[in-house]
Amino acid sequence: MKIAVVCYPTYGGSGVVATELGIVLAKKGHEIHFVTYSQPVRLDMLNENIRFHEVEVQEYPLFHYQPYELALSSKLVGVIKKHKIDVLHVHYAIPHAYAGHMAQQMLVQQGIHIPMVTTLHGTDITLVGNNPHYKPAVTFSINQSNAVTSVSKSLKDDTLRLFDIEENKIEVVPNFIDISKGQASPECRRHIMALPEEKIITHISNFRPVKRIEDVILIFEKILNKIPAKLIMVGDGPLQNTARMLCKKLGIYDKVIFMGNSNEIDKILCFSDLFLLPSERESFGLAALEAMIHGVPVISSNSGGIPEVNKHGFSGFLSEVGNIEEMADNGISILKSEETLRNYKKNAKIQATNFDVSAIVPIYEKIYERVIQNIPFLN
Ligand code: GMT
Repeated sequence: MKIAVVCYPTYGGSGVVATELGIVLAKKGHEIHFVTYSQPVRLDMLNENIRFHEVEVQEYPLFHYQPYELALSSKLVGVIKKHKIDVLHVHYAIPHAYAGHMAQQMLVQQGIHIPMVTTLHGTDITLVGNNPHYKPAVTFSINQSNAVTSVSKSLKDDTLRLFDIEENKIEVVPNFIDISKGQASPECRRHIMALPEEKIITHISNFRPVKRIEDVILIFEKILNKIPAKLIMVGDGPLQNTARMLCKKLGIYDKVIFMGNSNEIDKILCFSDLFLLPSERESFGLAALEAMIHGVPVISSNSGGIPEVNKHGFSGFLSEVGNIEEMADNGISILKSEETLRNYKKNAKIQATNFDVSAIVPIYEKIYERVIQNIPFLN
């Protein structure tokens, strides 16, 4: 199949999922065309089955806001026609589903019918999409999509609760992981990060308020009172500075390593002992799954889709949002003995294998085939 993929090219989970899916589909022989404003960060392999088409937005002083949706839908029309695309897959509803629908409409005028699959990722529904300024357009473009997938059951429920959408329109297709990433590698150099007696605790996110970055630091501080440890903070975003200031205030700045955005997530996770994800909201928690495949147990909140990924008492522990005491105690209970830690590490890996890429990608292929053949949705 020839598939056009629209996504955010940044470090966010939706862009990562879109890119990894595109790469796997390309390896399976499909022709993948990424259409976005810059080359996706995890797309380091352009090959004969992968193309990248840059959406350029013309700056013009009259515009207070540059019209990205217009540029994207126009680019889509060009790419779909030139490369005879079979199906369009847009990740993150805003504004991609809207722009995709406009491209579909323009193409119909030219006798071309291109089906569109929309994948909902989380904040496009729970935070941004639900804003009254966007809601009518988001509802419209979800309803107009030929197929809609959500990355967790929880996100499907949220979408049906918040938007006026037909129930059987949304299919849950969980995010996935390449389980070969969890294999031991000689590049796993723990000693560059911590002393032999220190445990390594990791957090990866975009440092937005929804991630509760301050909770990450406070949980770490409580663990540090009992167990020698280092905290590795990976990612960048608006609360980066707040996090640094809090570490200084608590006197633990020398125990925390701020790495910024990284393309070496696997090299960091391979030597981590615990992953913290105390988010206010999380439709899935891809970062937790990436940690688990490296055998890193997860201390998380129980919000949104996280319980579908992290199994309480098995791959880690879940707590109510904001219950930092309990999260710290759970972390200590995992880290305090080598044997307990070994068990949780083993379990985290086992749980992650439930999301093996080889089981999930065929589900997307079937959806593409179905919409291409214009078979109505069957539950
Ligand atoms: O977590 C973010 O803020 C980034 C956001 C995105 O769209 O890039 O992540 C969302 O999609 C990920 C991939 O499906 C999910 O794993 C994240 O849980 C989800 N984030 C939220 O729901 C807050």
